Amino acid sequence: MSTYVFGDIQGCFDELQKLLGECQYNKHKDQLWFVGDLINRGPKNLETMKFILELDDPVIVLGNHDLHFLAVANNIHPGVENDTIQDILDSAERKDIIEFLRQQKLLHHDTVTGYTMVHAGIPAIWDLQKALNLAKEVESILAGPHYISFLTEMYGNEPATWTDNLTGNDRLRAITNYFTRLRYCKSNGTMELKHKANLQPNGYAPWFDFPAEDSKEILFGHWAALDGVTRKENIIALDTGCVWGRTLTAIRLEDGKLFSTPALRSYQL
Ligand SMILES: [Mn+2]
Repeated sequence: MSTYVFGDIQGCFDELQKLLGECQYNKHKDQLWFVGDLINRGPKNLETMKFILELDDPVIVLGNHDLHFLAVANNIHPGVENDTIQDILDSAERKDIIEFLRQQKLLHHDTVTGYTMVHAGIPAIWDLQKALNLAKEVESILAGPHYISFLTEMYGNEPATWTDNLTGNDRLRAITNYFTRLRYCKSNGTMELKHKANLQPNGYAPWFDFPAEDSKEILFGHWAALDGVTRKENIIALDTGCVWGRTLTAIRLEDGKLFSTPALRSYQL
């Protein structure tokens, strides 16, 4: 049995299938993990989700685009111009896909391999147990009866700094932003959520540059501009910008072998 962890798919279904072939993925034996942003901005979102829904026991952490889909699908957010999720919204599977995504996690830790998987990052101010507890707070809201009010209050960049006494939607928004949108922060955990490119904002550094309270082996996506480079052996960046016309990447956890396949074209300008 092998475990393959895939970077951001974002609806790049054809590249996903091609990469599975290159990994010699065996659906009867192997397990698939996904770092989130399964959908949006790319071309074949419905096909991607139908494939994932049929997997036996995939391990998924949600990305900002997956949460955005939930907000749009529940008429909480009108959507933005370059969203490409209409194929799912118009489909018979819409409800199944919403319910499936609501059951997924923000953070996954596997005690057998020791790997931890998150979409964007984990601030160094949280050790693993604390991060798992905080993720659970959002995961239970998302899977529970009050998830619409959470999605309504989810958008926004504040509070930018974590403190243990945050409560209510501010607390849930901060946790969600750390796990699904973090790129640059300060040593005290203050996030900078406006910068997108690889220009480092003054006074901030990549989240993985700060020494954590414990050593974690972390798999993450979200940050295509890194192109897989963190210069840290235990921090594995898997978003290599397939939707931007670069490559789709996966890692086999058992031996650390990387697999990648070029995008068929660029889906975003
Ligand atoms: Mn993302």
